[in-house]
Amino acid sequence: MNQRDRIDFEEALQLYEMDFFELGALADKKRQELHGKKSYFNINRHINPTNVCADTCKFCAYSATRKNPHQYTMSHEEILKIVADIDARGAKEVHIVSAHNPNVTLEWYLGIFKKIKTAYPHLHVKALTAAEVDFLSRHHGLSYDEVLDLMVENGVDSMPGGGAEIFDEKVRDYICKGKVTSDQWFEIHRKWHERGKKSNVTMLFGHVESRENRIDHMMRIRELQDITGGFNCFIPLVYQTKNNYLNIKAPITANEILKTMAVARLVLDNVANLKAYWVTSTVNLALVAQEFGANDLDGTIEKESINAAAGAKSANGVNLEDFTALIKNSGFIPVERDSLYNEIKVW
Ligand code: V47
Repeated sequence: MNQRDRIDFEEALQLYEMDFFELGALADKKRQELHGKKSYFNINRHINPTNVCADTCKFCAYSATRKNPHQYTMSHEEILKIVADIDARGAKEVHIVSAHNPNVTLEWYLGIFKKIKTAYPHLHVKALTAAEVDFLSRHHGLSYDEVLDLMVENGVDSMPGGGAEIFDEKVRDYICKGKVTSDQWFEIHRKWHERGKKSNVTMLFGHVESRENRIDHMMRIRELQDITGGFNCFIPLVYQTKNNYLNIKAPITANEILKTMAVARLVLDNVANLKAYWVTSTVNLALVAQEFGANDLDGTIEKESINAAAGAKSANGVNLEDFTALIKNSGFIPVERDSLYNEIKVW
């Protein structure tokens, strides 16, 4: 898109005031220009190897040091058993996100990736959020460059988009004081992109943030993407209200979620893919979001613990046949992709 046609901050805010369906149609037009009626997904498995966390984010129900008293840390053998199982059933990606565990070694973190990559070189390892990279750097006295180089050496292929939350410093201070700052989050992703690697970027919304904060978040992403082009996908994560310290009484409405998806599709003109993460939006709303700019539905997931702990219905993933049938029945074309958005199969 021509720089002059770019939506600026005020225009982005105005988009929220548009007629709901007209806004949806505008985002859908953009989506169709980019992807037609294709909706991407991959066959993946989320693994959350430990919930022991040194940080105290108010929105988190997963961390064992807060409301969840049930601590766990998986052994490499346990993790490899899961990977053997999903590999046998055709998974292409393993998505590994942990809490910030001060009781295990750096080798425990890195060994997970090394062992998976050695035994299953064809599997894409998407692992370590920028928040984990920052934690490992602080806890083990390493620079970001050193941690990122170790990730490459040990077989991490791409980085997930977690830990972004909301970049506005005032909101960030309120919801997750003490963890990776916004500037640090971007520094880590910039350095990762400079290594020729791709990553995703999330936004946690539907809690105390304003529409202005969401747009500011998107604008900051657009700025780095102009420089590196390294973001594959933007993922707005709908805040789940259960078992955490934010105490939000009125969850965000479906209307506001869909508007935010549409605004994101229009503002992020340089990020190709917009993910409706069904885990936090529900499958039903993710299907509707396909008409509000979303072209990616993540994947079958199989198991997920972080959002499930806060009330999402994602503990057991979705069945592949049901998933593809739902995409088809909602008027879209289910296209299985790899982790870098190369098409594998039209279902
Ligand atoms: O950063 C924590 C979020 C994220 C809650 O890159 C919550 O493809 C909602 O990074 N309600 C981790 N969200 C998950 C993540 C992710 C997920 C899906 C796809 C990708 C990708 C990355 O989970 C955290 C945090 O923002 N989270 N608690 C909650 N109560």
